[in-house]
Amino acid sequence: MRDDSNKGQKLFDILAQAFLQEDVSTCFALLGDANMNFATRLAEGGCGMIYVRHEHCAVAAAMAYARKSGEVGVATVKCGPGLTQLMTALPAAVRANIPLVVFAGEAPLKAAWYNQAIDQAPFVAATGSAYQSLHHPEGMPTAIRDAFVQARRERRPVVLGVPFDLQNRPWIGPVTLPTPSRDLLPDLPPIPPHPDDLARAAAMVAGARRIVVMAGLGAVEAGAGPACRALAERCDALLATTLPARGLFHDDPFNLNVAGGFSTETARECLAEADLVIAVGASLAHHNSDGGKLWPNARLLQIDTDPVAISQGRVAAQAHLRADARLGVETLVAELPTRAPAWRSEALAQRIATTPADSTPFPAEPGLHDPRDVVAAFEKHLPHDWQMVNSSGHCSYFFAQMPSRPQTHFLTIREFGAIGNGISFAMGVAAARPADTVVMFDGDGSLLMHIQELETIARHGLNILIVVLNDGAYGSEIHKLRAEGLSDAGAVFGRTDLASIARGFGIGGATITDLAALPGLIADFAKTGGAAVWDVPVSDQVASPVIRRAHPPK
Ligand SMILES: Cc1ncc(C[n+]2csc(CCOP(=O)(O)OP(=O)(O)O)c2C)c(N)n1
Ligand SMILES: [Mg+2]
Repeated sequence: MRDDSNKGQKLFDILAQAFLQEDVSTCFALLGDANMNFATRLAEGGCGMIYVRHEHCAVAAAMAYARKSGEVGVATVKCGPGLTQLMTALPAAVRANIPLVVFAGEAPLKAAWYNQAIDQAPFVAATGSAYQSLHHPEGMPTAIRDAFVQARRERRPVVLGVPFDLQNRPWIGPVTLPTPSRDLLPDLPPIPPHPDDLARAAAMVAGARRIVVMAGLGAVEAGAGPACRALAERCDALLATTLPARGLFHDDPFNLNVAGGFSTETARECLAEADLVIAVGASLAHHNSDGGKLWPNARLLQIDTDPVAISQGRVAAQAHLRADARLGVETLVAELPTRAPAWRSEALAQRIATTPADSTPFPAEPGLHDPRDVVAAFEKHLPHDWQMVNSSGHCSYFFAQMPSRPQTHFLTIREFGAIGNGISFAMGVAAARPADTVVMFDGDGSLLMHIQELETIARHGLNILIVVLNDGAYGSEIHKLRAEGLSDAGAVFGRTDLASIARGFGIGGATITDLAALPGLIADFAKTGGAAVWDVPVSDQVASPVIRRAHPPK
């Protein structure tokens, strides 16, 4: 029997209500037939909408939003060509273990022919994301709730395909939404370590002389930073982090900063001396150990809720302690006797503080900056409470060298290795931290890949400063091609006038020819807020140590 209590609502009304019931407060969207009614109702229901100019950027921004807020990131795109635009963003979210729900629409079920129809499930499956095709209207509110549960539990995107002819049908019967996921998700206390694991770990520590405690995002999430510092102090160890967790120990004198391809010269020397690395809440990715080259003499003890032997093709750990990162480290500290400092000396702290990340000289080029000088100037003058986003490319080695920036104010998502994401990640962080200023460091090629999003930034009044190390090229490629003795012509474009482009979008633009102007420019930007692109012309002759090691000149 028909029940009129729903006041003539359509299915898209109910779908929007099901999302709102999941406490979705921000959604990144690009509209089309298959999602615009839903998205409009979502906005009317109080969800903050950021309307982007490319679907990839909706999902990429949702990734950064999820990482920064701890919520499930939400995006919506239309079916067919809207969905196929996501083939780079979805695998990036899968590899970074980021929970997302993407409302994608689907081709109409009853149409005999539809030009944008495509079999969406295999596309999504190929990215490693889950695809849920929702074809039963009455079951959809529960299926949406379940998608949020699945995204959180499996820490990956769930894409919902809802045929848009169904979305526009009247809702029959009363509206009853399911219990929301927040009331169902298990509220589990942190896992304590087993005494046998602890005893083995304590014995390993006792038998080691040069120990490095290395934290990953798992340590950040578990709030294990202070415990890691206490562990390092207790056993005369140095500290390091993975790249995404960089800054967790930013103010510790024995912090080596990033362990990985982006390690400083001093960090590489110390890690080479290590005989034990204690990895806390780190997935032991290939880059983290620079493919196994970073600590050739060390055994690795992994403290994690899900310890592994092999990671990304390498035997990554020899010993394991299964526990919540904070609880595992705190309990281990309590088991250990205090060791007199030997490795942790004044002299070493001095060396860490004063040795440049890379001291290789390169000839100066008139009118162009050495990227290392640019980064040093920003490191010195940028306010510490600005949110920093690091993008990709050859230049990313340089702007990873800003050791005074705390992890709470840092974001990088690099696991799929795609360029072009910095601008979206900055938008996601700006949406998650609306009161903060965001500064995003990028390469010229990467920014140009999705420069249309300057329009989104301007329209939504986002507070984002974009700093571009402009070498007029795909730097990674030119350095590798040159090292191979090949022509770099296919990767050199010349320096686009990015400041003029930014002004064309209605935001600020400056070309920074003199680094002495930086303090004044930063002070002005801090006063006015808003958005700007600062184009910093850099030499294309300064090759990072990452490139020099992987591609030594022939
Ligand atoms: C989507 C995607 N396309 C191409 C590449 C290959 N790639 C890696 S780094 C890079 C150059 C990026 O140039 P830019 O942003 O200017 O930074 P630079 O390397 O010059 O510092 C390219 C093209 C990639 N990683 N991802
Ligand atoms: Mg470049």
